[in-house]
Order: sequence, then C-alpha cells, then structure tokens
Amino acid sequence: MKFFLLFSALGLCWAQYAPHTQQGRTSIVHLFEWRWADIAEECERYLGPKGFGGVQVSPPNENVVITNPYRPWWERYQPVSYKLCSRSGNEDEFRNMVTRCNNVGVRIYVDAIINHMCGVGNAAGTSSTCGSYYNPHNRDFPAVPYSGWDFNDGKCKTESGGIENYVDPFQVRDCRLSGLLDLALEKDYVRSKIAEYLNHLIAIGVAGFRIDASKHMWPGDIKAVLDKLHNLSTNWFPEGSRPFIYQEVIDLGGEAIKSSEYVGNGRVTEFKYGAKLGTVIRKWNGEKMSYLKNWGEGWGFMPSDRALVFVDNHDNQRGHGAGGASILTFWDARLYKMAVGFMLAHPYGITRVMSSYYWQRHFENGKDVNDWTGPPNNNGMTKEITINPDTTCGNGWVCEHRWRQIRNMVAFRNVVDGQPFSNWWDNGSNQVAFGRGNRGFIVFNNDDWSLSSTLQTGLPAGTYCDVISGDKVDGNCTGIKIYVSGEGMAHFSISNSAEDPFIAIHSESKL
Ligand SMILES: *[C@@H]1O[C@H](CO)[C@@H](O)[C@H](O)[C@H]1NC(C)=O
Ligand SMILES: *[C@@H]1O[C@H](CO)[C@@H](O)[C@H](O)[C@H]1NC(C)=O
Ligand SMILES: CC(=O)N[C@H]1CO[C@H](CO)[C@@H](O)[C@@H]1O
Repeated sequence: MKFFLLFSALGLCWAQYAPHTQQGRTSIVHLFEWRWADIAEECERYLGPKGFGGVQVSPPNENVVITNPYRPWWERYQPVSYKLCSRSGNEDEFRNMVTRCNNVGVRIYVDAIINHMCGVGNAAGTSSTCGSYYNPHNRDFPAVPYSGWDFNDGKCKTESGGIENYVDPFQVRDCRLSGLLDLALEKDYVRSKIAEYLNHLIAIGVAGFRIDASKHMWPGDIKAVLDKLHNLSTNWFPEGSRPFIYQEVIDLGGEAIKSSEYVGNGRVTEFKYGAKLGTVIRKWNGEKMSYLKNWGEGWGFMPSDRALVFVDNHDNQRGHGAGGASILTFWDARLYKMAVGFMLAHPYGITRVMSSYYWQRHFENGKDVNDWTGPPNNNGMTKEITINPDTTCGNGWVCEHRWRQIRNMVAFRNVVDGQPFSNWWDNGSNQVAFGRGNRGFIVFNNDDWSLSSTLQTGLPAGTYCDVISGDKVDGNCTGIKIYVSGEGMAHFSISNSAEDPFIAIHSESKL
C-alpha cells in the first residue's frame, strides 16, 4: 500500500499534469507580449524572490507581420515558421531567458500554436517577423517546410472551408478557425515537424506548453504529437520528467466538444472558472459569494487535478474567446483583486495570473473596436518594461502580478500548499471566509454593509499582518493587524467601502 502510494505520487510529479515548479512555488504568470530580455530580468529581480512558479510566454515562433490594423496582438497566432524569431526576441534572447529564469527557480511555458499556420487571406511575401517567405494561397511555407498536402483542405466538408457550426465536431476540428490554414495533424510528417519544434524548445529548457486552439484538433492527434516529445532537460529537471501540458479548450457547456475528451493528454483550461467567478463577484444573476462554499467540481468544473484556472486571459480580457461580459479584468481593479484573491486562496486547480498592457478601449455598440491593439511599441518595436520607484510598471504595462494584493496572494498560495479547504463561514450573502488548514485564512465582504464577526481561523495564536492592506516589514505590519486567540478565534471588521474589502493572513505573515 505504502509502496503504491509512493509510486503514484512520483508518477504525478513527473507526468504531464505537473507544472514542474520548484518546491514551494505554485502559480504561473502570463507575461503577455513581454520581450524575452524583460522576462529574464523579471525572473531575477521579482518572480524568483516573490515565489512565482513559472511564466507563460507569448508564442516564440515566426509569425506574419500585419500592418492593417497595425501590429495587432493576434498576429502572433498566425505562424509562418518554427524559427524562434518574434517581436519578443530572437533565439539567443530566448535561450538566455530560459536559462536565467530556470536558474532562479522560475519555469518557462510556451504558448504553442500547432493547430494552424497563418490566415488564408494574407498576401504572399516575406512580411514575417524573420523575413521567411510564405504563400497562403498555395499553402506554401518553405521555412518549415509545409505544402498543400499538409493542410486539411480535402478533409473539411463546409462550403466556405471554415468552421460554420460549432455543434459539428468534424467542422470544429477539420475546418479553418477564423480563416487560419488548418494543419493536417493526422499526417505523421506534420506531427513530426511540430514535435521537432517543441523538442527544440525542450532542449533549451522550457518546462511545458499551453496548446493553443486544442479544441480545434482531435485529441488523438494531439496525443500523437505529445508522444513524440522528449523528456525535460536534465540540466534543471529530474530524469524522466514529462513536459507540462495544458490545452486550451473553451467548454462553457452547450457545445459538442467537451474538456473531458482532452484530460488524457494533460491539463485543460477551465473557462467556466473565470466566467462563473466574475458573475458571482459582480453579483449578477442573483449569485452570491455564499454559493462558493462548494466551488470547484461542485460547480460542474473538471477534476481539480486536471484543471488550469484563471480569472481572465489575453483573449477574454478584451472580449475575445469565451466568458462574455462577466469576465473581470484589471479595468475593474477592485473586484478583480477580490476574484484573484479568491482564486489564489482556494485549492482548486493550477492557477495562472494574468499580466497585461493598457490599450485605448473604445466601445461602439457594446464592442471594443480597439480590441486588436498590440503591446506598447515604437513603430512596431515592443517597448521595454520600466519599473517605477513604487515597484509598479511603466511604459504602458499593467503588471497586475506586481500589485501588492495579487503578489501577496501568490505567496499565500505557496504557504498553504497541500493544506485542506477548512473553516468555511458565510452570512448567507456576500460575506464569506475560509481557511487552509492551520496555515492561512481569508475573509471577504462583498456585501453593501459592513462585516464585523469573530471567526474560527484554524491558525495558532498570535498577531498576524493582513497581506492585502499591507506587508510584514521588519517585524511589524504596514497594514491591518489581526489577533488570533488561543482557540484560533479572531475578530474581523471590513467596511464595504474599504479600498480592498478582504483580509488574508497566513503563517508567514505572523509577527
Ligand atoms: C523519459 O524518461 C523515462 C524514465 O527515465 C524513460 O523510460 C523514457 O524512455 C523517456 N522518454 C523519452 C521520450 O525519452
Ligand atoms: C509597528 O507599527 C505601528 C504603527 O504602524 C507602531 O505604532 C508600532 O510602534 C510599531 N511597532 C514596532 C515594534 O515597531
Ligand atoms: C455578520 C453579518 O454582517 N451578517 C449579515 C449577513 O447578511 C445578512 C443578510 O443576508 C445580514 O442580516 C447579516 O447581518
């Protein structure tokens, strides 16, 4: 029995479901559109010291350069080749980043675009981030190389060649997603070219992959590609470690394709998580935080050990992808911090924090017509991340992961890792609290009146610093202090007009 448990634990550690973060690190941050040089710096000066587990980076391979609209973020989802050459940097810069991040205990996960190449409507030429020639009309991508035989033109049965009906799984997998040339993943040649690209990244030292548009590929085809992948580099990972895999499958229910079809391959993005949490925190549709008592599988989500979760991602923070208007983002900072705080305190799933850039939103008929806007740039050259004296970012970068409330909840999750969900309390409305064993406790007041309650925290007696209103600095709290009695009880009062109407304490914030 003991033997079996040991084996299954090891199996889980090395398998594709584990992010291979360093001991005591639990969360991923998506540094959307950052340059490799800036990520390397951020690993050393911030992510390593603050306990972040890893970084999801934007697609590193060569893509179409689009000038109308001017350099949209989505051009990076239109591959031209698998050369590591993008506006985030070249291969040398990518290698330098991976080495420097791994050396400070921060992993790199690559956003892998393997379902398709660029859009069919792009003109032939060399307007690409590395100057490689491509001809979408002839299906010619000599820098890979791919040709007409490597695409699903014959297999797709719709008139337009594009996906017309999401209820038909054959269309969703075999036809073009938004005009993007659909690779024939049933072909061993195509599988091999993709595996060659991913193995190149593994050799450099990445820890895993977000598989973009997984829903638009057959699970068996994804498996065939994954089966060709090498083990992770033994420069940084134990021998026999498999790459961490999380597949982008948008399943909000009501479609033919289910996330459950993909969990055999690796983890899957749980899109219901952010959509539902946004609805609850906004108090839409009669939702209340007290209903979060059975958050997780109890809400119809996939099993926790198969899920990757997030409040918002690069698509749905700008109205793309899934989730709709309920998705909370940095634009709704007060509610957003509560949602991210809840996610990081709750044991469900592997958590990913979003880190964004600002853009000029402009709504026409309820749609943001600037939702295409690419990262802050000078004539297409992505701007560097500058750091202000107060540790926030400049040059148009939001850096949610540096907000005190979010950064400190990333640390909270590390401190309570492995502890059970415990001591739930609610007032039947939007005042809720819960603990994580004897390591941490969090209280929310999202009602329109004050909270003043004495609650069982499960924590040892002592004085604790609230890590939302401040930090523990030099043996003192810069924010609120919470006094836990010998019986684990503590009094909390949170005004409904507080800047951040929640309080979190943990073992390492104890004085
Ligand atoms: C990965 O490592 C395991 C254990 O060392 C080994 O059995 C397996 O063959 C390796 N896989 C690959 C693809 O190298
Ligand atoms: C802690 O800070 C408070 C004010 O925030 C101050 O009154 C108190 O003297 C400080 N205690 C110590 C031990 O420095
Ligand atoms: C402790 C506390 O503030 N409880 C409130 C929770 O909400 C109910 C209404 O649902 C109030 O009556 C309680 O006073």
